[in-house]
Amino acid sequence: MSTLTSSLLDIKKIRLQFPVLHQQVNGKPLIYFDNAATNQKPKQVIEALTHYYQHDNANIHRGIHTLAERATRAFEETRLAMQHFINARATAEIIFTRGVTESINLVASSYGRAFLKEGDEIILSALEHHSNIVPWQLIAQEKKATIHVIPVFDSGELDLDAYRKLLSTKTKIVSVNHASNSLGTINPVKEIIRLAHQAGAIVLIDGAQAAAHIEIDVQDLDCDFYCISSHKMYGPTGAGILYGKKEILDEMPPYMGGGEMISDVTFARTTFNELPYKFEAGTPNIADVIALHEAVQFIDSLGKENIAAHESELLEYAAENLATIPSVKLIGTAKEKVAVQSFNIEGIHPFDVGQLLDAQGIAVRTGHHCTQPLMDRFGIEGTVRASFSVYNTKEEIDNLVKCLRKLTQLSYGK
Ligand code: 7TS
Repeated sequence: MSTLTSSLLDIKKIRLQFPVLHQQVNGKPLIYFDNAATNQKPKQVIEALTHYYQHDNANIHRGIHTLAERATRAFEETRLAMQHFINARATAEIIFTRGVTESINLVASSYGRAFLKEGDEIILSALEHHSNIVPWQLIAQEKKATIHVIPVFDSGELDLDAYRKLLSTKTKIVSVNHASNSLGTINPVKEIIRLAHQAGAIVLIDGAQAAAHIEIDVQDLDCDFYCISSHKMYGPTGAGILYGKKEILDEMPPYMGGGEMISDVTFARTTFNELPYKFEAGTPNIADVIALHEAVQFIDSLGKENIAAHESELLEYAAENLATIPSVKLIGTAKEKVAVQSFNIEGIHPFDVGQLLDAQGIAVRTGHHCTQPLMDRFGIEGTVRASFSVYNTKEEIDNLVKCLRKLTQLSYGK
């Protein structure tokens, strides 16, 4: 039986596009299962970076020479590609940032500082990454606002009844992820947004774990903000976007001051540039943004639904096979999931499991995955997390399961 999945994609051919996969680690062929942290980059993305620096390097939006024009055009083409990628209404709604962390900080800082007041409430979920917790804590402290948390069931699914009860006229902001990085849960964000809007609150969706796996339509979702990191969707690190509804972004004060975000400056008074430039102070990450366009084209060329189908098959296969190992406990068993499987092995620290797997060339993430409150909720210090991408195979999962089985047999003699 073939160890590839039954998906429409030619996984062998796809793997050839990823140079990093073809290496030995500790004497074994690399098996890369840390895709939720960052996924690998296809050749086209890597080549776009080199091409930019070899042919087009110039600062953007300010020069009239040919290189500056080329660089500006390529940079703005990525904005257009990202607009289409999430079905935003206009490029003015796409702000380039360094990634999700900066996008959330921008909103918490700018929107929060302008519109939050004492007694207001912010709702987060128990599934959030620290980058969707700490920025809100900082602004809540400053504004004397209160944070409430949607609880999570043992399966990793959010308790929507509890959410309904938390909502009130005091709720000003709801900020949750589209998919959880630790448990893989895909949250019912459309319903979460609808309920928040009924209560008069605005909603930010952290799409870090969704961008490469779930179709995103910000108009259909009707979210007010949506955040994406390029490096989790086959693009370079150091780039990402904040989507915001134009009418809300227009009302928000700038986040950082500097070049590019201004219209006119005197020592007496400064007026600000139009959207999206109002929020893009300074020289941006030009090369990485330009290469992100290639990542979008890579995803589009395969079809996100095909990527998701392949990854779902891998996830199901991994969960089934991991569960056959005595002493393995799966954590995160929601019905709707992206391809992330957390687990623990009784009596062996996740860190030790990670090290032993690395010795076999298998890269997994171990620890709290920047979701300490979630780990506390489950009464654990951390997990071992295997997360799958389009280039992974069932054969690689067989290897993982074989290594873990050996490990538990050595530890328990069973
Ligand atoms: N939100 C979620 C849901 C994430 O998974 C991450 C990164 C972030 C926000 C922050 O994104 P950044 O690009 O700004 O760093 N998650 C992980 C992870 O699971 N392992 O390493 C990084």
